[in-house]
Amino acid sequence: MVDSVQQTPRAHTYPFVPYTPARVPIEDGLRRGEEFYRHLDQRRSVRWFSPDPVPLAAIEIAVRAANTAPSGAHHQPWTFVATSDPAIKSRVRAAAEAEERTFYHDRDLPAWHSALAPLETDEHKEFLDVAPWLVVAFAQKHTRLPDGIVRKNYYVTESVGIACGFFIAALHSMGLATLTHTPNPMSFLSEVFDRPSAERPFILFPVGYPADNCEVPDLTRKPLPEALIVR
Ligand code: IYR
Repeated sequence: MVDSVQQTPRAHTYPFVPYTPARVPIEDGLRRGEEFYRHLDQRRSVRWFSPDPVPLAAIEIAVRAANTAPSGAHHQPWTFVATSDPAIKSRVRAAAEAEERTFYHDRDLPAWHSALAPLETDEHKEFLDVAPWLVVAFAQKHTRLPDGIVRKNYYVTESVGIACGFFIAALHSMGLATLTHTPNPMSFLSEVFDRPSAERPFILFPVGYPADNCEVPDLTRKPLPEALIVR
């Protein structure tokens, strides 16, 4: 056991500012948390998109939300690259489908292929043309600062993963759908989007509204006792 008295911050060398959000009474907190969970529970990964346009403002809001993620040493080691250019989208589709043809037909991965069977995915990635936006999250192993100094980043995968989670949640809050698409390998995205070698493509997100006749696999979430163990 440690002392159960409120902690007091110590004197600082670097700038600190007060962080004193109004205390939310726990009844309100639980109600809000429950609503937030129910909202997130409505989210599904979508592979059938409407071509209806989505304003750039929605992508900007989602990336602002991603940008609030915690990150190793606060280095924020991500770049989101967005395009609605049909020519670029179809280049991405062609390259992704070439990778996926190999994945589905030329690689001996029986366990992986059978794990994917319930999703009924295949090498056809029409959504890469149809969704009004493609957004690629890139993970920065190093970041070149404006003064030219190259800074190493820490916990890059964790940091960018959390940022992508915020991005997905923000899109969902706007009624938009996406998919965490990861054609394998994804290095073609660095060429298409002309990104530096210290950045690796992390997730390719088609973004838009679900098609009117969209369907998703009939999946359920794992029960809480499998996700949470209290000791
Ligand atoms: N990249 C392929 C295969 C694929 C892999 C996983 I893991 C998925 O959850 C879904 C698909 C594709 O996109 O079809």
